[in-house]
Amino acid sequence: LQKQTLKDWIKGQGASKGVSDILLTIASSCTGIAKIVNDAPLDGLIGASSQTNVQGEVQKDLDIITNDLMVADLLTVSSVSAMVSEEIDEVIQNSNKSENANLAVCFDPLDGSSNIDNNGIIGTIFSVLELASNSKNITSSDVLSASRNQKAAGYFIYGPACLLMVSVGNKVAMFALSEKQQQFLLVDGGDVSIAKQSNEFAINMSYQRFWDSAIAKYIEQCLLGEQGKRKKNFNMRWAGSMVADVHRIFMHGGVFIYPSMDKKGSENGKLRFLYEANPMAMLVENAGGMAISNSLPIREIRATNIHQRVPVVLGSSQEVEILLNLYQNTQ
Ligand code: AHM
Ligand code: MG
Repeated sequence: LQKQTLKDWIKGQGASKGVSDILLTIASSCTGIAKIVNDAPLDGLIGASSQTNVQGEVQKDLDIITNDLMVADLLTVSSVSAMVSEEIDEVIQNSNKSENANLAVCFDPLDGSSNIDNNGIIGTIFSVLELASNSKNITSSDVLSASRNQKAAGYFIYGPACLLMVSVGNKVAMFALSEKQQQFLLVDGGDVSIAKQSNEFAINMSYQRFWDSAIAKYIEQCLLGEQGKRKKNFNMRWAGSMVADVHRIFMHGGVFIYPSMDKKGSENGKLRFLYEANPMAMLVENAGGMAISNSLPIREIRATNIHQRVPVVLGSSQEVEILLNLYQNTQ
């Protein structure tokens, strides 16, 4: 049976031409990134630090190379008005945009980069926002105030298979990169949902002493297992790569937690709102899960900085619900 291509799926979802052009361009960039990641050990692109080439120039790290590739590709898309990348301080303007271009693309070109050296799972996360303004120069506040107007979101995962999880509104669909066809093909009907119940959590346990009291209470109950109030045993996973940990939740259920911490520089956790938390929240909600930041839905956050960090709790709705109650009652 012929598998549906990403292009045909997007068409069927009723996405605008502008959004569709962006998604297909990102998919093509990430097909390139999958190859770059695959060849990285032989190309000398892994290792503890940047190396210098024969001319004495500092060679680009994998996250800079992948960033440059995505930026260059998206600059050719006329519906892209501006971009925000984890690797670039300022909003990136697109001088090739059409007069009525009103879409901003926010992305983390290579998330989980501490996994590069150990051949662990890494990924690309993206979000497409509809701006209220189509002015020539898009400001940080233009992008930030569009954060609730997400038109599409997704992530690519560079693991044993290269997968894409994407949503342009209602459904979440999973695609796999076909090596032979060099394009993304739909896996399993295209309606991914997250199990409502689960008995698995993902958190970096080494920060336990810095957690807020809601998280501390929740994990304490999970660890008590059958002996505790929850009356069931829990499993734990932490890949140190958001795409890997969140993808596991899409497949098996669970809850992913990167909380605020009582630690200098980690008061709002680690994950960035525009290109990590917000797109993941859209995907998780569209798959029937929940995504909160303390007691607020992530997608309702009004961030003030394009690289703002926010606490993140997302995954199976019954577990996130328990955490939401803890936040409402303990802080
Ligand atoms: P990065 O954007 O610098 O790669 O950081 C984000 C990553 C996430 O993928 C992952 O969930 C988290 O950092 C892990 O952080 P920690 O090493 O503190 O457990
Ligand atoms: Mg990141």
